[in-house]
Amino acid sequence: MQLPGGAVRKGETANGETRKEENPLRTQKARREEPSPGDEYVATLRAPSSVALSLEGRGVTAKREARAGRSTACVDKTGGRFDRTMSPMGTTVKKRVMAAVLAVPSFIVSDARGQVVRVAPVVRQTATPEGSTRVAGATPPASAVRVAARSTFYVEIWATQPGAPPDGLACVYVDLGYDRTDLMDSSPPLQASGLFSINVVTPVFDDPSGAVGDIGGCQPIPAIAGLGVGEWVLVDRVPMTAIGTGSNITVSVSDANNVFAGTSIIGQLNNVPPATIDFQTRLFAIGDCLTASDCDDNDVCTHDACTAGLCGNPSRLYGDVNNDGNIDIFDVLCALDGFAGVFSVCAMPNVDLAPCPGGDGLIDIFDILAVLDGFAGVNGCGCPAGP
Ligand SMILES: [Ca+2]
Ligand SMILES: [Ca+2]
Ligand SMILES: [Ca+2]
Ligand SMILES: [Ca+2]
Repeated sequence: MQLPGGAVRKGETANGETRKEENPLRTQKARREEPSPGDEYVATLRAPSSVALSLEGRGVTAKREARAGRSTACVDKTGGRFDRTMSPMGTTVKKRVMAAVLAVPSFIVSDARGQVVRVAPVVRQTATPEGSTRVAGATPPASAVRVAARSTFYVEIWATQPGAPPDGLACVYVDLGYDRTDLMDSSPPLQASGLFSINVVTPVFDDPSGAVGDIGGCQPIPAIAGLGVGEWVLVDRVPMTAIGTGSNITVSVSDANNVFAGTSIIGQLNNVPPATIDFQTRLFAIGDCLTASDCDDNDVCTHDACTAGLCGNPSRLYGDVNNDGNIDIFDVLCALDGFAGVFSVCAMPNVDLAPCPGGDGLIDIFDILAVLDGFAGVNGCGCPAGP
């Protein structure tokens, strides 16, 4: 009888025939038995759709199957003392270790040395180039507050390990969430960072839910000691497509919630407890603009406007700085406001009429005179719309 996840009921094969089978209770007991220094473990991996793991030491034998459709691999978190042989069917790993090779919860040994890991989603209009994926200091790379409408942009996962012990990040895995899936689509595949290029689980793209699960990776062997200590490092990158415009879009990260994919530190058995990880969030907007000032086209004959995140630059009368179709006292008042540095009614690029053809970024007496020219019917810059 086939059980969920492809498991087989005790004593039966997948065809329902009786056979000798691993005793689930004994296996369960074995999983709870903690390893000791010097134990030897053998992990046999069969990619890509399943994993059979056996841990052998002091007579302990434990087997477990990965969830259907997901692949996994053994992760060295003790500094790279693996004997590794590759075969077409997968990887066989033999290891004499201080402890178990996988971050299986039942093998977690408590560690009170106070790990601290921070993980941040960073919004980028353009992808961080190779060579800039390690940023020294305590401040992560700046997250874009706005990306262009209809553009491809990126949400990058960055991590740091500012606290003791400073052994460096071995693996970082998170789930990414975004709250405005109506404004953006995730676009597989992930773009793995060269720093965490070993991918032990298959990411799950669920755009309707605004989620990409199990993002991240592990360091290849031999690991870079101290990776992420006193620096922020790029873990993974999610391509996104902007399909709408809007602001206050939240991107967040959370624990990957997958026994095969956690966040871990070189030289330590256990995954960093999710409760102690600083999972950060960022806000951003999608659109060409937030205000009319973002839409300056350097043309005094057009009215620069930002409407629902999109720029518009319709043609207008020379001097009609509020673009209501008339050149009157209200345009003069806007110019006087601008001269006083006030742009609450008319945006700066719309009041900046002089000199032709695009203004000079300053509002001075010449701009006031330009509005008065328009008021008098003088088309000072030869605008197609007049007057
Ligand atoms: Ca979407
Ligand atoms: Ca303009
Ligand atoms: Ca006007
Ligand atoms: Ca000017």
